[in-house]
Amino acid sequence: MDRRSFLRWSGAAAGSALVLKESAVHAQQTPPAAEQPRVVRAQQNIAAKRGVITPNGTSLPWKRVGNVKVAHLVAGLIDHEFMPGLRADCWGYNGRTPGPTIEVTEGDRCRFYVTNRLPEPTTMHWHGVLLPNGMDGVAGLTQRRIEPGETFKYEFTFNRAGTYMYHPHYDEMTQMAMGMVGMIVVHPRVPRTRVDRDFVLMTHEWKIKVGTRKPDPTAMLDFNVLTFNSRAFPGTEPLVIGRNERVRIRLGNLSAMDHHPIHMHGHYFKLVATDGGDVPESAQFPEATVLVPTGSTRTIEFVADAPGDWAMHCHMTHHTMNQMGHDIPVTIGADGRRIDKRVSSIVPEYMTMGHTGMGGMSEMKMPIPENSVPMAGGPGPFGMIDMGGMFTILKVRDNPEADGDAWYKHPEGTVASLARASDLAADGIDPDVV
Ligand SMILES: [Cu+2]
Repeated sequence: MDRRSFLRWSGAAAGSALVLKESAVHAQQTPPAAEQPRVVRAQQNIAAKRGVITPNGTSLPWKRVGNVKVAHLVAGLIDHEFMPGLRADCWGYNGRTPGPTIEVTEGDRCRFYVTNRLPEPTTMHWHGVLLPNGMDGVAGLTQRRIEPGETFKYEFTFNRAGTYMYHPHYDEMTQMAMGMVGMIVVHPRVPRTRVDRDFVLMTHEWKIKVGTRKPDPTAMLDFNVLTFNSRAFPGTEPLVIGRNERVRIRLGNLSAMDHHPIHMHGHYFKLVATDGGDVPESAQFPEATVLVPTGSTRTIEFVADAPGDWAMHCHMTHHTMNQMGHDIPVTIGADGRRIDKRVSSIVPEYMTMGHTGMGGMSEMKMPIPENSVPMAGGPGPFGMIDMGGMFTILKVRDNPEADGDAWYKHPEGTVASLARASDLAADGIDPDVV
């Protein structure tokens, strides 16, 4: 790096710190959500009923100038935590990935200033929003690139309610892989369906080689960090919901290569909208899994009538794992003892892994490289939850504000348990006979 580009880099870093500080002041006087006690946050969710809840995230602050809403997005370098133990140098907007959720109302005239603090050009594309061609943000096609240090101005009217996304349309592969993604929610002027909680979740996939702290934008297949709102379980903030509340979840996907079948336990839901508009009621049908294709949004609604801690996760099993390698030999069923003995003469700590399956890896206390996370998730009320990645929990409670922090307390006799000999005998089951 020559002196000139070093100065530009360090200048960019100082500049984005300044802008961040400013936007934090604009956003709210209270500390960011992640630092507040859970209960307070849950109360805020109730208070913010008219707006959306972005778990592990926030909404973009506005100011009004005449009849126009004005906001500022700064593309820049960030130090992002995916979960405790894993941080990486990412790119994002206003100091976060995904960028703050843009929340507006149908008919709003908006002016966005987009400042580029990246080391390369960028643009801003408003994915799914119908707007004048010259505001579409495709580098070379509808505008010139925003060079490092420049600020561009976009102005248009959001004419249609719905769920959309924003992302760059220059060096797309790199910039989205580094975290430059965000959600847009356009509320209808006259609410159509009342919901008690309205959540926003952006799905994403990353490749971060173990022991490094840079996402690898060249990855095509072996993604090893899968996220909701750029957090991997157990780093995902749960969705705290009151029993019998009507819930909307707006899912988005700007992953490089994969769609995500998002599966919800304990409830059925209906797909009520895509980024192409509302699904007519006559065309909605009940589902337990919704496929969110890359480059799409899917909005689902349901009534949370079942109390409990319910898993919600991508059903691609490699997407509910944290960092793992994919180019390893199959050892399931192999007897590792002989090879362990031979290799341990050279590498004393060597142990063949995976010969009884891989579930146990969540409990192994093996030393791991710095800034890396083991394949599996986090502690649960009944032992380790061996899913990580694109996994979160719906906490449905009678009293969500008081009980949203704790694990669900199951009524007596409603938890699967070890069968007693007397149970087996009474029902005529011999465990040794199929
Ligand atoms: Cu997935």
